[in-house]
Amino acid sequence: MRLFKGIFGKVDQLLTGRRPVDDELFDELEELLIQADLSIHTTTKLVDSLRDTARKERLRESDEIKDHLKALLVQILTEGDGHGIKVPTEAPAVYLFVGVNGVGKTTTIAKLAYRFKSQGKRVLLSAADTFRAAAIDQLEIWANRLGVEIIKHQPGADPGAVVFDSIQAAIARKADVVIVDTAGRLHTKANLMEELKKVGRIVQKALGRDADETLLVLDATTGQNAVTQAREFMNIVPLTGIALAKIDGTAKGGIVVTIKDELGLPIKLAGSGEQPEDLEDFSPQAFVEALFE
Ligand SMILES: Nc1nc2c(ncn2[C@@H]2O[C@H](COP(=O)(O)OP(=O)(O)O)[C@@H](O)[C@H]2O)c(=O)[nH]1
Ligand SMILES: [Mg+2]
Repeated sequence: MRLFKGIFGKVDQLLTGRRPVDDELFDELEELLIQADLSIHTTTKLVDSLRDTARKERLRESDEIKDHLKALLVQILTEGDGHGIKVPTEAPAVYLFVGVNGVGKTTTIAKLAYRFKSQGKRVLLSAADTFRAAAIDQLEIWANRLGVEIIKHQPGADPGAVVFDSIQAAIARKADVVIVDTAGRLHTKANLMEELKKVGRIVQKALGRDADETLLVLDATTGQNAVTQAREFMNIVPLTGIALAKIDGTAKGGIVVTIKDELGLPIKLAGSGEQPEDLEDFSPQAFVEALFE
């Protein structure tokens, strides 16, 4: 994974070579991890665990700490369910995308559509962000550019109806994948909650099961703010994971670890640019290796 390369460079530097393992080392490590966007909670947990290991295993030199730190990070990131996008046995797969405006929702949807299309799958985009006319237009531009289908209604239309039509059309046309764009903001939070819940119910009704993924898109450059957003959305809809956008725009990477550690949500996708091909499945091992490269 070429992403996040060198972000933990300072951590790597600190732990490379033959510095003695002492309180000063752990203090510096703690400071660097927080600078890399790990929360205080996650940082404390990591550093406490490393101190413990250092004592028990009588580690003397700093680079022995590095391997333990890497292992801990991978452990946090792999705990719980698998990391790839879930593919159901029965088509169409339905993926809901939620998240506040501007985080990269529509772009991530386009990238995923491009990926499925490249795999020879028939993809249908569902323009259920009906709150802003521009949102429908933006999705349509992507649909045309990528050569995939789109189901849209008028601005202001009922998003539930758009989703219902989309799934019905997908079934009728034997499409493989439906990707649903939803509103990031409404007049009130209660409205948004109602709307997203309704969309969930409509998927149930039209598909006969829940959406295969409900992914929250987060902007990696917003640091701890992303964690706050994730907490809010978890209270609105049952999320199955995170799609992290704009990881090309941050010199840090700790937020990934903190989101997984504090919220238990797996990071499934990582976006690294504005082009259709700038999307990867998130791999904990590759991610941690890249941090220290
Ligand atoms: N550098 C970079 N920009 C991105 C990425 N994903 C989205 N963007 C940009 O972020 C802005 C908002 O994206 P958009 O998909 O419209 O966000 P939405 O409001 O959540 O649907 C646009 O200018 C996108 O081109 C990414 O991974 N990297
Ligand atoms: Mg959008």
